[in-house]
Amino acid sequence: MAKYVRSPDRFSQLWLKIVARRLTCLWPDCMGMAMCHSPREVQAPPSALIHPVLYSFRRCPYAIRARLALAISGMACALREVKLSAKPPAMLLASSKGTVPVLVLPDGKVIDESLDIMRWALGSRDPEGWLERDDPQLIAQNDGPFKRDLDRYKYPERHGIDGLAHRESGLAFLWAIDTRLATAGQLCGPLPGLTDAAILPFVRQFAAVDPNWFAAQPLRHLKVWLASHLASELFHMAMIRHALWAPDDPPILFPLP
Ligand SMILES: N[C@@H](CCC(=O)N[C@@H](CS)C(=O)NCC(=O)O)C(=O)O
Repeated sequence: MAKYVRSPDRFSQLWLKIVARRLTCLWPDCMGMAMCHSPREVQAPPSALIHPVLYSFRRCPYAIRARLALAISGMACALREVKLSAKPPAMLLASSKGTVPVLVLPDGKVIDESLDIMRWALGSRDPEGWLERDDPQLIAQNDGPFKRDLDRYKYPERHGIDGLAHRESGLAFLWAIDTRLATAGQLCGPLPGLTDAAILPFVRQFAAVDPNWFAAQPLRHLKVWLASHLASELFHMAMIRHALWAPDDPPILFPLP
């Protein structure tokens, strides 16, 4: 009899375990965001969930400059690679202007201008003193007239204009940079800083439109400067390829710990 009684007990214990497991799997979905932990979220290191989120696009010069500053500062964030033709709703919800980069801080604050992201990262942590080498005027020239020339040189058909005229005026900016670099090797003295990181992704793009033409220009100092930055570990770190982000993905920490 004892044997007979114990047997159904064991059976019902097993059955209860199975039901409990099923409920554990279903509960989070039933109980909304606050209780919801997908298996992937549970796997992620807890620290990744409290980092800022960076919406980024690998080739975008604005996003590159933001990643350079985040990388040198070591301010880790969860990087979300986006496709510009299919921006994720979560990014547009954070910043409706629809440009990258966008940084969403853990307290919900949104920074959606690349220079502001750079200054936020370096203001939080600046181990190489990049903020001491900030030239807002030169950066404004880069972001204004030079970027305009770059766009028109690169995509003359989009603008219905003569691209080569814009290559010429862009070249004037490159010469101004070359002259500055002749003094001490970097844009604000002998050490790289915020100004170098803010401008070099745009110079890189300008050089890449027609590499043979660029190679033929006697921009001696600028070429050394550009080549050394592009070969740096920091730049490589900023240019690591990431798969497109999807909402269920585990966080990708940038810079790598
Ligand atoms: N002023 C912005 C400009 C950012 C920007 O224009 N990013 C481009 C990509 S390089 C973008 O997101 N364009 C929107 C689009 O192509 O849909 C910044 O500094 O962050």
